[in-house]
Amino acid sequence: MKNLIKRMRSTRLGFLSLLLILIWLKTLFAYYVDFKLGATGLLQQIILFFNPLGASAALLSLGLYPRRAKVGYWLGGVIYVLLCTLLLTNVLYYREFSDFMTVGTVMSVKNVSSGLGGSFVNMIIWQDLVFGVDILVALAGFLGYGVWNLWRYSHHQPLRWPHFGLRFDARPMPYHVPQAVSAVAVALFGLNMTISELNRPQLLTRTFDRNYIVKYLGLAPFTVYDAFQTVQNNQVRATADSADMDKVLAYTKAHYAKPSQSYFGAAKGKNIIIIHLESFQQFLIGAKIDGQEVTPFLNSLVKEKDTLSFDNFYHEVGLGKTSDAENMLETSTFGLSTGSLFSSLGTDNTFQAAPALLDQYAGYTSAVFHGGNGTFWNRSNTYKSLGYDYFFDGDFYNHEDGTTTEYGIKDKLMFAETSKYLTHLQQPFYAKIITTTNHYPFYIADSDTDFPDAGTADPYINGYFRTAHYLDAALREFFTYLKQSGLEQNSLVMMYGDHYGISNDRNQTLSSVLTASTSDSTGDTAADWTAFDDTNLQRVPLIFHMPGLQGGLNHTYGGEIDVLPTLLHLAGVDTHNFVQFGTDLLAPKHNQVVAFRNHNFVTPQYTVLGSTVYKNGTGAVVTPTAALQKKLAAIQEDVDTKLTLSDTLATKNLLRFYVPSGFTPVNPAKAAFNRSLANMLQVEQKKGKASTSWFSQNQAHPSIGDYQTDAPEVQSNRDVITQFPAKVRNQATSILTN
Ligand code: GP9
Ligand code: MN
Repeated sequence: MKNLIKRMRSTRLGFLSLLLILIWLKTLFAYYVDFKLGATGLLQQIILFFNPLGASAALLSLGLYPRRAKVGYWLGGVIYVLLCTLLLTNVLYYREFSDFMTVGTVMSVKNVSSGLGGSFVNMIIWQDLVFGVDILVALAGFLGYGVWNLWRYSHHQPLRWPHFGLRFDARPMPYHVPQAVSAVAVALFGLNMTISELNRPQLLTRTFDRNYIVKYLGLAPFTVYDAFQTVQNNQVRATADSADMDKVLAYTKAHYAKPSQSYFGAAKGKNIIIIHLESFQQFLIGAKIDGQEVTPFLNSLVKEKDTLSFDNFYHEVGLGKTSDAENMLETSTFGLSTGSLFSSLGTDNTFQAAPALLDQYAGYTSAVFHGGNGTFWNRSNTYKSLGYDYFFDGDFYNHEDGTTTEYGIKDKLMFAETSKYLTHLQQPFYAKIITTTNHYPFYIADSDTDFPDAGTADPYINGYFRTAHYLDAALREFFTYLKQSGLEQNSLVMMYGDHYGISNDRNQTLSSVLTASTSDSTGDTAADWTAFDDTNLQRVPLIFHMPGLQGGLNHTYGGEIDVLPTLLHLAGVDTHNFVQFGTDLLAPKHNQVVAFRNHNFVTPQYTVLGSTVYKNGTGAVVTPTAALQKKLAAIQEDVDTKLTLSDTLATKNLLRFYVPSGFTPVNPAKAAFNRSLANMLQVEQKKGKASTSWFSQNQAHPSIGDYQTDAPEVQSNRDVITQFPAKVRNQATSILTN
């Protein structure tokens, strides 16, 4: 041991190892004290503990290569200082945004409106000394010796420099030692990558959340990866010219479908409440387990005369899952062929999305509610680009023990707590509520639901029916509140399933429950299950409810890309100038071809998967006649063109070249989401008598006190829904007491 310390103090390799240990310790300090990386389970803890090693060692090993020892020492020192700086700036950034700094956010100042910039230094607190105390001591040492050396120089004495207990080793490195050290470091990093990929497949291709990448791979690799992506994105953007935009415009203009006269403006001036039904498939509606309806509330809602629902509506997501669905619904453009558009382009692309369009053409205030981590799918940045006024993420919800499942607060609590915020939004509002309980691994405790186990061999399928049932019950409670508060009368509620919950490889097991219970299946069993049956199950619900709406069960074929024009037309907003790839589901000339992200498609008659054509209804494979072949080829060509144009629009950021008349491009810097509560209440207070929030108009009623829920957490403590969580309460008190 003594020997080891001696060698560390007296050799170049030892010096660099010392730096490695220091950066490792500092990184671990940041991981456990500053960042919330959410490492769960022993394996993730082990990955987290060791991940700073490989990449830092690989970088510091560069200090071994220079033949001149002095250069090597300096190079190691500079790399070390850079790594510490990267760590500290991220700690500061994270304190403000609960996210890691990206090259995009640093370059585009527009997204860094609050907190950073001039006041960067203000955010330093004493514990941050950890990251720089050694560097400060070294600097002070050199500075002190420098001054002393001036004196020595003038007195013709030899110069002296501080050594901090280390001995400079002037020898060049032995042959191949640098290469060997680098190789070990790179191998260590490779091992780290492999274990991460096993624990969280497609980590880099999908970029769920920057927290994940840092948790698995570390901060420096994340930054390198991010810089690489930014350079790549910018190169693609640089190739754009206005002719590209002309092609897109020519396509969307030619494919525009005029709204139906009876539906256009049917919801004009109404609040729009969007409910994102996580992983919710159409087959759940009407399904029974042990004779019990899985979704009794939705089953009765779709039968009401002012509920309009679709039963041939498909999800069209790719790897970006939830974020792809959100992107299509907010913009009527497709997600990317790989990865998530929100993650890779959401921060700095130009969007003409629902919140901004409804604000500018119809005077809506917009807010989005998600009881989980705000950084997931890069939402906290993308929502700014979409033009949202407010984003209430997990920080705005009470998160006591047991109130969350994997991706956020449990749905019953989510709706109850969201209602308290809704009442303070200026009306008309566009509010999107994202549920999370019905998400893989589909776990819900017996104390939250007594719904029976489906009894298949697959625990996730069994869980799925229980979490879906729980979500249905949460919806019932929320609708009851809407009715009681009177909000129902002036609101259009729209619900959609974002994508499948049960993946294709589980469908054969699922089929036993389906054939027994739902109207949606072709009757195929595990034995004769085909890709057609898989596609059939990609249907998700789309439901509109509003008192006075012309309701019914609509069999029109469509997909997520078609929702925005449908919704805007219901709100009475003309869309013919907008760049949208979908068409209004209610328009007489709506295009009923449903294009999937992998270029497969469904028409009302056929399901075309690659070169195989299936007849809808029976699922039989057909050999097309020449005429049909020609027709399907033309459709395929249109599907390909549409997806390619949408990809070009996104990757080249073409919307920056096109501004629809009457539209002002979104300024993402306007939003400061971590102050959403304060900002919303401030508007209400400033407007005084002119405020249109439900709260201002119904002062006589105690706001949220009446919310009825059987959520066990609320039985013992109603504060969970009536009070703002401690973390943001000061935002309310500072406004209300002013
Ligand atoms: C997380 C939630 C899940 O915030 O939206 O995303 P998904 O895994 O469904 O894409
Ligand atoms: Mn989802």
